[in-house]
Amino acid sequence: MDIRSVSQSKRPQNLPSADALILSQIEPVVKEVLASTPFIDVHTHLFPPAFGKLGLWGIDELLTYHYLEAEFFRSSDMPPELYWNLSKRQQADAIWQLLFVENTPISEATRGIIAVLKAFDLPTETTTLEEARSFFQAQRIESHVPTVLEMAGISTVVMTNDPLDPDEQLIWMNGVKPPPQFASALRLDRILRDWGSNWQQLAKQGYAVDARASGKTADEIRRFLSDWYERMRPVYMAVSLSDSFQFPEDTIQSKLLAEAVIPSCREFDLSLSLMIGVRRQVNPRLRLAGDAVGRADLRALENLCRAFPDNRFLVSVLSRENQHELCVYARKFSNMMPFGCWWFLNNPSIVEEITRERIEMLGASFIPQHSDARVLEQVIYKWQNTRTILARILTNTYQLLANDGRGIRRQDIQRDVTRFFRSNFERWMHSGSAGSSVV
Ligand code: FIX
Ligand code: ZN
Repeated sequence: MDIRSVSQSKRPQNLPSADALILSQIEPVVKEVLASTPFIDVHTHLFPPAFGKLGLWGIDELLTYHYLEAEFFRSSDMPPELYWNLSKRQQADAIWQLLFVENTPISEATRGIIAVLKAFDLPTETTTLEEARSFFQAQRIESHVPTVLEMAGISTVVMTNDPLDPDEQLIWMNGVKPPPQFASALRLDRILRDWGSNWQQLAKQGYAVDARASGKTADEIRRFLSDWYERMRPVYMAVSLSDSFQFPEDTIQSKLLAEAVIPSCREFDLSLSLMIGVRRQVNPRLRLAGDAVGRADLRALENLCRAFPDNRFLVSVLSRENQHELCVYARKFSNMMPFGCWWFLNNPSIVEEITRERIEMLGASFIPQHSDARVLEQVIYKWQNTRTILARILTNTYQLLANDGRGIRRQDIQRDVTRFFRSNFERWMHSGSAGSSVV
């Protein structure tokens, strides 16, 4: 008997609904829905053309990505100091020669380069980069950006905007208006992680702050944040925190978080993104490639979520050992949204492990991934990998559900994918009032 022909009312209770997919249909539909749904990339270091040299793109930037520099320094006899004296082009040539010619590009980051070259039909087994260089040199960035975002299946990227970065500050002060595909995020590492070296910058701009963050400092920082909110219209505020992060604590960081940043987030109805667990510059000779990871004490996060129930926290933790705790805390605090498999976790085997655990513990109530792209074309392979991994995990999850006795329909899959890669973030951005939005 073909069960789909039986009308709904006469169908025995446990028969799947008429438009339920049969098991073999689930995978192709999952893949089609993932491919056709434009994602929001909630954390990147990308910039639109209006930000000039801050926006990195092209083969030399792709090859000198700090992930690849770290791998280069492992296998090369060249001391870092010598590498930093090379031109960008010479650095890219050295990395290509060592990691792609003299060795097989099997790491996640080297495979990424191959995937990007293939996406543009450029040679992947060549000893020189001339063809790739002339291809990228021929691109006009104004049209290249939308092309690349389309290739990656991304409608919007959220930038990382540092109001105390001298180059970027100037661009904002000159009244830049990023295009709708580029949403901004107010990054506060210099204030919250290194007040000692940065308070004078605020003082020079006329904010009555001091080295000990005493007196009117907290109020003045709120004024600073208000000025930058008007200027940038960020979709969230953000900070990265070390593995030794504690809250509450008798520190300037803890004080400014509680008395300035968190109240300002409430004032502007913004989430605060906390990226916890980075050990900055454990090997300064490697510059950006010199950062590492440490397991954090997530009770600091527990205390924040409990102490500030009216604030929303977007949280990514860098240590693999912190992932399970983060899932458990997300089950305890509805004002906390886990997002992404950050940095050293952004490797297919680990992304799979973390994402399966999150689905089992949180259903669709988390944001599976962000690219953290620093170079434009990286979004192509980083999202290609994510879609491949999610296709495998979701297909298996829905097949398990069907075997448990509940049919899965195409609209269910579309609802979940939209939630994972769009509406969870959109909902987290602004609980109510109009403000900046994402396309
Ligand atoms: O703090 C961050 O936003 C990190 O993502 C970066 O500092 C890091 O260098 C990076 O690019 C990770 O992918
Ligand atoms: Zn980042």
